[in-house]
Amino acid sequence: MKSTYYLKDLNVVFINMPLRESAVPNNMPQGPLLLATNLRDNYGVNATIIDLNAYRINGRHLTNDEAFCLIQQHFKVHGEPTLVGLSGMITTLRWQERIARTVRELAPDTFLISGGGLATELKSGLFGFIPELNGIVRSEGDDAIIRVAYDAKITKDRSSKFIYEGSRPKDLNSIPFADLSLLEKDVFGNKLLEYYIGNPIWGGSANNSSAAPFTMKRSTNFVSSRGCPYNCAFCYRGTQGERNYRARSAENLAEEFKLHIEKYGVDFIGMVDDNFAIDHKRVVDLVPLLKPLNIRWGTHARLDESAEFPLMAEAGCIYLGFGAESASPKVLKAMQKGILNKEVMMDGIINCENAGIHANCTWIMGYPTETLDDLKMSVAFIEWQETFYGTRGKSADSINKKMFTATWYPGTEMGRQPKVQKILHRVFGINFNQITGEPVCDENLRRYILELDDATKLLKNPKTGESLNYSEMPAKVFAKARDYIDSGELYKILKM
Ligand code: B12
Repeated sequence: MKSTYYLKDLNVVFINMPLRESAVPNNMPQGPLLLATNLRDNYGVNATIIDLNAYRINGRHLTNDEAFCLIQQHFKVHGEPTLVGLSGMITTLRWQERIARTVRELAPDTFLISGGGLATELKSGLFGFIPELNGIVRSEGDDAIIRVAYDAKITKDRSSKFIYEGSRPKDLNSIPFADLSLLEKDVFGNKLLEYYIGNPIWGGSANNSSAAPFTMKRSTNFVSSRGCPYNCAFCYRGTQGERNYRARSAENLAEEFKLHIEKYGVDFIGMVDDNFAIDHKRVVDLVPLLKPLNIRWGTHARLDESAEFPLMAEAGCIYLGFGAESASPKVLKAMQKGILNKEVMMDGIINCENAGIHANCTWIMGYPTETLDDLKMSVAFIEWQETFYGTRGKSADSINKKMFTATWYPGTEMGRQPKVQKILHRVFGINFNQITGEPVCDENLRRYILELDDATKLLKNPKTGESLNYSEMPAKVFAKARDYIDSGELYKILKM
């Protein structure tokens, strides 16, 4: 590999895709921010970010034309890029297709790649949906982006196609903190960073299945670990290194906390890990480091990790997000959740509350094997939670009563189940390679992925109107239950 100076002044632009139009942007795109900061600080690259998710014009995303003008002006101000990296999860295919065409029009010679959830899940199949791409980067891009930048500089033939396998960064503590000032202002002077910081990361106003009895004025987000050792069948861990769990040190985390407090004046920090509480020693080490900072924070954990909660509270943790998913032992088993039953879950909630941490649960309805009685167990659990929180002076809206609909994401264990494959084939015509079990990247799969949005959405074949129902509930019962959830009448399910 040539010296680091070989990339000096290379012009690289990351473009982050819009997400969840119905909610204001409250999670800064850590992926592109980390890659851009590393390229700039360690390789002297002129790295910039266009964050299309940072705009809500009267509640809507940018239009195609507005996005076109923003990218055009960005290229004018920063110069035509040698490398453009699109970033987005599985729900951003529609935008990535559009933006790839826009970039090709504005910078015909640029080396164009895609990274993040979509690229990681579809691999080379994405070339079929986005022929403008030169490369896709799978999984963690911290090291791969360096190789990509070299190839972008040396590869003259722009018709070539590359697949880069992201690797596990040797030491997460050596990766420079994401420099949020890369989002300070866009080329039209819009203050994107301040907009993000002012939008609470969790709580009712975040509109993201998180409910909380507290508010925050200024919040930021980052992850303290990557991967997750558990194997929940519906969850896609490909972008974070699958089950290969690694965590940043307590010292490294405390440094970034200090930076965000001093530089951005935050009163809350959200560590949006898949699972924060795996490493007991790190929790112990965090207490003396974070306690003096007197900062409130929150993260995600499992309901069977209660032992860590009192120490986390002492370190300033006031919010924990739990993927409870279901209170039915049978459905929890089908999900490979590794949590036995509602008694374990109740203990987790009680221990969390006793530690002074607000516990927020998210749920999935319609998962394979679920009957109406199983769904009633989850709803009854939420009702118990409301009663229990009531005894602690918490109002009803501090409990999340939304439910995701069981959704298949390519690459998850769930999609290997014959029943799930059969239903996806019947409703969306999706075909699966019988040897690899992988979906065939054809127009049917593309149409399915274009339907993906918030996981609360009930997916239907746009032509036939037939819904995707993986549960044991008859279609009418399933649809009625979903209606009750969407209309805020959750407890009516108990009388069905
Ligand atoms: C914060 C978050 C959100 C935020 C927004 C995040 C954002 N990007 O703006 C919000 C709350 C909006 C959100 C929404 C949803 N989310 Co979410 N979210 C996350 C979460 C918890 C953290 C993301 C993060 O900061 N990661 C840390 C950074 C460092 O990782 P990264 O972004 O993946 O970047 C790395 C690589 O992907 C890669 N990379 C990323 N971009 C690029 C670009 C290039 C060019 C290259 C080379 C590499 C590269 O390199 C980076 C560094 O290693 C992840 C779980 C996780 N731990 O990642 C889930 C996750 C991404 N979300 C997920 C899902 C399913 C959703 C929802 C559909 C769920 C829902 N409830 O409705 C919605 C989408 C709604 C919609 N309409 O589109 C899944 C995605 C699954 C998938 N198949 O793609 C994840 C993985 C959780 C899970 N394990 O299931 N989410």
